[in-house]
Order: sequence, then structure tokens, then C-alpha cells
Amino acid sequence: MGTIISPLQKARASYEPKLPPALRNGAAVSVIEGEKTKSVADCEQIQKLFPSSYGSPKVEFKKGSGGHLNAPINVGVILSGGQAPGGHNVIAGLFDGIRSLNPNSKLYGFKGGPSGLTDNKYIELTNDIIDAYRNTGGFDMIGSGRTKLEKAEQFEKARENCEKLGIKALVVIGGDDSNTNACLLAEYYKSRNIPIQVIGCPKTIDGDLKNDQIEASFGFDTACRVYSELIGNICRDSNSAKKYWHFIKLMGRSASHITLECALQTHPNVAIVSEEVAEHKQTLEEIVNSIASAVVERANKGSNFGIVLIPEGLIEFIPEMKILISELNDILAREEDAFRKLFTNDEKIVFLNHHLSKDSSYVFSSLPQQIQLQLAMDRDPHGNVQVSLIETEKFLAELVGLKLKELAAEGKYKGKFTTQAHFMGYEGRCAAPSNYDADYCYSLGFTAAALIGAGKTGFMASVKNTTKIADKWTSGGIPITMMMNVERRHGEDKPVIQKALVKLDGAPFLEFIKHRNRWAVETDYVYPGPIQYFGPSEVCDQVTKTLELEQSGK
Ligand code: FBP
Repeated sequence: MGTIISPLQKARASYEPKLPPALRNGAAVSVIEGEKTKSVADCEQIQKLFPSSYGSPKVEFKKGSGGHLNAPINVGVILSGGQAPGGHNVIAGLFDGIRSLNPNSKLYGFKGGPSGLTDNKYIELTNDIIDAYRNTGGFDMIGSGRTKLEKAEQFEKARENCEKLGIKALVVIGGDDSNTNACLLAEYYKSRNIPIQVIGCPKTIDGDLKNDQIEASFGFDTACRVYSELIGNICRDSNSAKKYWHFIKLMGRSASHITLECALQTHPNVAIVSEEVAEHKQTLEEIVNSIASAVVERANKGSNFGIVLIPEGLIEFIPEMKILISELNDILAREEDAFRKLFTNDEKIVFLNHHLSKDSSYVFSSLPQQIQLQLAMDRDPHGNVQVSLIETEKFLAELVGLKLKELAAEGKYKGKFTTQAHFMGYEGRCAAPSNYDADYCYSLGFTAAALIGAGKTGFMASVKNTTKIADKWTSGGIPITMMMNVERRHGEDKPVIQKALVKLDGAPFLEFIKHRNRWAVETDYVYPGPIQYFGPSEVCDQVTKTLELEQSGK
């Protein structure tokens, strides 16, 4: 933390996040247990893999006595994966929660993500540290990382390190993969009677860790507001200068929730939803043609400008690209040593082409060299292509330009097409949390403390009813096994939390398709402006359109 803090940060430090009523007397709550639970699919397999945790009932909290634990409890916390606004508030909520259980409880932050736990890199989080980070964005209090925690040796190392610090519970703040691994860790300890509880919290700006039990992943709200502010500004610039088509790629490694939410907030001319592309098996050519036809229609009305939103995961949803990427993944894993020895770009491309199937080699050869090389870059620790490094926005703009040239030659297009490309991701991941995220995150952290107090393990903290005023919010815990199914990952069947992609029959997407044909031709931009932290509730306490639409039908 720097020595000088901005006036906004200073003012924001005293913001008191709202809590669900159940937690307002502290984390010593009354626990109401529901029925036994089942996983969303593949019940038998999941039960076999998690014999000690499977089937636990969901729990809901009601206001308790606020009584204290007899002994203080030491807790460890980890931030895992990409930054998301509100992470510091989860830690602050957890800190305040365990202190409400017993004022001598201690919180240790493992540094740099899951590797901090196995390498014993930690810091004791004191009152002063927590206070300095309340309601701030970023994960810099303890840092984050993408190390996978899934092997028995790692679990044993973690246990050794926890024992040294007297840690009886770990809280993992992460996305679907990290929470899947938190559940594996919980099962490992529980089945061996090792007294370390493990609790997860749903984090990711991508918005794809949600289901019937978890309304939203934290950070999505703030990140989408930041991107929508910027998109709105670009829309306004575009409508003022009237000379550019802006191609804007938005984060969201796999799901298109961010793109869809930003489209609902700003009304761009085109927004691509990867899940629709996959469902309709749209080819790259079809996608390019559909953007080009919006450009032509607008040009016919004299509007040679516009906005196109592109989800960063798109490339993996286009059927022919998906096959190509999966072949590249295999080749790069199998031929890693030989590939590393290649020096020039041309050598790399020839090598890959040689190992690809005929169809994929054809697709690969049709791509610009820059994209070919970006597709061959290192995978992340989970084996994923790093889609944020692939310049899909430039690539699509170039292909649309070529298509328009063809149309112009046939006399079907007379407009002017000049483009600007943008990528929005890092601009939003560490923004100061909106009121929604500040409140939601603090409540999630406090809920995690209540789950620890209630002796639970293998649970994810859950706060619901968040489209309503905080007086109506509920809090409790969901067994993580309940969200799991079995998926084929890198040639093996693995238990994983089911990723929430955009549902094509879901209310947010249906709302989008109701309007998109009109938005494509007309200029109907909305300018949301910056996040407001102070002021009337209807401005400061909004929820995302996605959440509002999803919850309105319930
Ligand atoms: P998480 O799923 O870990 O929350 O990460 C989200 C994300 O911001 C994606 O949208 C993006 O593809 C990725 O992280 C980029 O991560 P990195 O900066 O580590 O390459």
C-alpha cells in the first residue's frame, strides 16, 4: 500500500458494508439444516470420490445468540486466480467474523495464492492491515496465484504448515477450479480425521461460478460497471466523431456473461455471445458476415461508425477453431521439447502444420501469422489457452474489412470502414468494489466465519436475495459436492464444479435478442457513467441487469 491514498479511498475506508440480518449479532448463528443433497449430475461417481463430504445438507443461518467460542480459532485465507473487486472485503468480513466468535482469533493470509500455503509464505493479518484495505479493490493485501492445489503431497504440506500456525480452518477465495480443489482438500482432511476445515467463496469477474445455490460470483458487478462506463464513453465518442468502428474485446475466459451484461448496459451495434456461436455451430465466416452486414446496413443510413463487443473466449467456441485448439493442446503437450527447440516463427508454424490433421491445418493456414503464434503460446497451469493474449478484436476487424472490400467490389457496399481495436479486462479487475460487491463480499467473508463456527467443511459461503435490500438477504452454506459433475479434462474424467455458461433460454440472453436487431442498425447507445459510491440508492446500489433479470423470474 502506498503512503498517499486518494481522497476517494479515504472516504471509502469508513463505508460500513451491509450484512444479512442473520449475521448482525456476529458469526455465532443458529444453524438450520436442510435435506441431504445430491450433486447436479453424475451422483454415483461424485459420491465415490467424496465419500466423507457427499450428501451433507445445505445450511441456512438465523440470528443467533452472538455468544462466543470458548477458545479462539486460527484461520488461514488464500486468494486464488485472477483478481476480482471485493476480495479484500471478503477477508475483512472473515476477520471481523472470526473475531466476533472469539476476540483472540487470528487470521493468517497465505501469500501469492495457493503456493503460499504449500511454501509456508504467510502474514498475520492484524487490525491495522485489515483497516487499510477495507472497501479497496485489488488482491494486493496478500496477493494471488494460479497454482493448482490437487495432489496429496500438497495437501500434506498444507497440513504441516497449518499445524505450525495452529490453523483449524482454511478459506479459499476462488473460481470454479479453485473451489473444486478446496472441496478435494476438505475431503482429504475429513476422511483422515485431520481437524482442518475448508470453506470456499465464489470469486470471478467472469460471472461463471453461479447456480441455483450461488446467485453471483463476486467482482462481476464492479468489473462490468467499469467496462460499461468505458464502452459508453467510446459509444459517445463514436457517435460524436462518426468515423470509427470500435472492436472491443472483453474478458471472460470462457463464458460471455461480461459481454452480455455490458451489451445490456450500453446497447452496442453488435455483441457476440460465444455460447450462441457454439449452439448454432457458426463458422468464423458466418460471424464475419453478420458483423459486415451490420456495417453495410448502417452505412446505407449514412452511419459509418459503430461498436462491436467480442467475448475473449469466442475463439474456443467457433467449432473449427475449437478442434484446432484441442489438436494444438495435444501437440504442444506431446511435442513440448521439440517445439521449444524451434527458433524462428516460420519453423514453429511449419512444425505445427505438419502435426495437425488435414482440416485443422487448413484452418490454421488461413489465419494471420500473429494469431497462429498467439494460439501456440504457453498454456496456463490449468492447461487453458490464454485467450486474453489472443487479439481476436484485431483479427475480426481485419476479416470484416476484407469482406467489405469484396462487397464493395460487387457494388453492394459504398461506406467507409476505419477501425479501432480495444481490449478491456485489467481495467476492471481491481477497481474499487461497487456498493454491491463491497456488501456482498463482506457478507460472504462473514458467512465463511459463521460456517467455521458451525464446524462445517467442504462448504461454499452463500448469500442470497441480493437483488433486494440487505434486510432481506439470507446467508448460509452449500456443500460444494452439490455443484459438481464429472467432466473430461485433458484426457481424464475429473470431478469439477459445473461452469455456468450463458443460457440461451435465460432471461438476460432473451432480453438481449429482443433488441439486438434494432441496436444493430440504429444508434441507441446508453452511457452508464462511472460507478457511484456516494449518493442516492437508486444510483449507488444497483445490481447488474443479468442478476436482476435472472432473479425476476424466481
Ligand atoms: P478467474 O477465472 O481466475 O477469476 O480469472 C478471470 C480472468 O480475468 C479471465 O477473464 C481472464 O481470461 C483471465 O483471468 C486472465 O488471467 P491472467 O491475467 O492470469 O492471464
